[in-house]
Amino acid sequence: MMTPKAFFKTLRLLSYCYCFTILSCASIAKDQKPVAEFIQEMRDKHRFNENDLTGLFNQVYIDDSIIKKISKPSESLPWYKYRKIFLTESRISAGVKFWRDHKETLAEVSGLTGVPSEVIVAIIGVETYYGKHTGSYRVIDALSTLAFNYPPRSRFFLSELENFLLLCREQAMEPTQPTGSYAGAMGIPQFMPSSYLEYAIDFNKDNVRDIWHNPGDAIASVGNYLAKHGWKKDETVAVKIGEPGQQKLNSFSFLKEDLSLIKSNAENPNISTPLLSTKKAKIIAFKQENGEELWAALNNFHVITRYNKSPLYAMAVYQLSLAISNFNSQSSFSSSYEKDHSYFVHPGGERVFKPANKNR
Ligand SMILES: [Ca+2]
Repeated sequence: MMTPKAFFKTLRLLSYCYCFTILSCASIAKDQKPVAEFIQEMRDKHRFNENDLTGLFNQVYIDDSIIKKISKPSESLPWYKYRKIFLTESRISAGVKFWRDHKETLAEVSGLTGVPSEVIVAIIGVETYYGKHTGSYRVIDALSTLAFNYPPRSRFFLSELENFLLLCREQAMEPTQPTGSYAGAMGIPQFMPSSYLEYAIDFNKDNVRDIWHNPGDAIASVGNYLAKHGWKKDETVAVKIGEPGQQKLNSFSFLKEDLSLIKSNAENPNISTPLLSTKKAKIIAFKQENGEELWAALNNFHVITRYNKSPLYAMAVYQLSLAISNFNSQSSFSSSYEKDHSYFVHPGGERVFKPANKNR
């Protein structure tokens, strides 16, 4: 029997579906009532010209394929499948090339922010394959579709649409020009408009924060984003504490789920990997084909989740960064990050990813 709470949840869901059915018929955004309200708000709040915006939304399209995509993100995959999308040899070697092509910029940004070059490279690698796949949706179509036709997150996307129009005005860009992902993430680092306004950097000092075409601006923007969200220099990201089948998540009852303090190894005999005594960690289980693999996720792991809240995403970035670093430096680790944390490169005595060809 359905509880009253479940009934109202179902009712809400049905009303969302009803909205979708009605709105999905529309193709021009301007014809919708919430669009007119949004235009008025932009006029009152930010002094946009109402006629200009009406003209703009007359060219904006609502795209049903965007709704389908956002309803089925790849983060719903188990870790062992998700990992295979990003930890490929081609993505790793392309990462090494990107690193070498932008070595000076990465070193400078890393010095300024404390974020290791390989982590910045890995984020750009996961987001857009190093700037190759930045998305072909017009940002204005993507944000408008989700703001006006996707009730579960309309508040968030309305705010991003507002920020997008502000950034276009600030950067003197035609709003119909910028392209991005189906969720409106833009350019090489896939920044949402709010992140762009707050964290994008004009690294080459040409007065344009060009995260679409300028790798230096993109690299500096990623470094700045992570630094501003609390990245701690020379600290690692995560430590593997249990192989599949060895321990269950609930055997760590002495740790609370959220950023609990790991006091010492002596008190936590199940944790074999050395953890510094003052570190806070969250224990997270990652689903492998043969069971759960347990990791202690530290502060910098949490910082990566500020880029994308999925733990799978943060783990993919972390492991890709290690693989790129391994591949780049082969047996000698060049950065202090890797020297200081070489044991993290060899969880259980093995590298996270072995280069297939050592002579490469
Ligand atoms: Ca620039």
